[in-house]
Amino acid sequence: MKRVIGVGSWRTGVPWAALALFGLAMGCGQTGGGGQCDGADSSGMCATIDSIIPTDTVTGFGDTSDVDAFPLLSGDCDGNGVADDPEPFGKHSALVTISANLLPDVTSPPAPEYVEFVGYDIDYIPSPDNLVPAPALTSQTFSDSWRVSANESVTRTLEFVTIQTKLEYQSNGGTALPATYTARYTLYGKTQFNQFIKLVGLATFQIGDFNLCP
Ligand SMILES: [Ca+2]
Ligand SMILES: [Ca+2]
Repeated sequence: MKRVIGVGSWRTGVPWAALALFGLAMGCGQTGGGGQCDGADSSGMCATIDSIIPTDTVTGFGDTSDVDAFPLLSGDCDGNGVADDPEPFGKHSALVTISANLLPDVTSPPAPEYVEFVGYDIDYIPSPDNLVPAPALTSQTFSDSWRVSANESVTRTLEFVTIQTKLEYQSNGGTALPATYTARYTLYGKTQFNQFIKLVGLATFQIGDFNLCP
């Protein structure tokens, strides 16, 4: 007989301790990055951030953790001898992959059929190993809505370092010599049955003056 964990059994009191222990045994049941998950102890669904890949979508340089905060505003960026082309400049994004796997022997229904995310925060933590102390950067909050179905994964393009944050790095004394930060995402969502989901994931990046000329 299949064991079914879902909102029905949750309401009628399937032993919480058993579920929590099961979740811990799976490495689930707590919030965090690095493959940990949330939701397992309340819903039978293990929502996880699988990967965070910084990507320079606006300037077309693809996946990179190098964030350019100092554009060459005029000059000969493409090196053709005619100085009419500034260095490309725009926000840095990240490709964030989230999965929502049901625990073994859990089926949907009665377990939730999806997680709906509603937004996220990003905090920026300067590395203590920077040669020059890096400036504090203001946390950002974004509203965004996307759904991850049970036993599926979704890759979503999220904000990573906006133009506003790049300008803040400049104006607060950030150096052209790249400084290292950790971006900490906190994603907020809820299951189909309104069980709260919070996921935390980390991604390291460098910000300074990178050459984005072709
Ligand atoms: Ca530059
Ligand atoms: Ca040129």
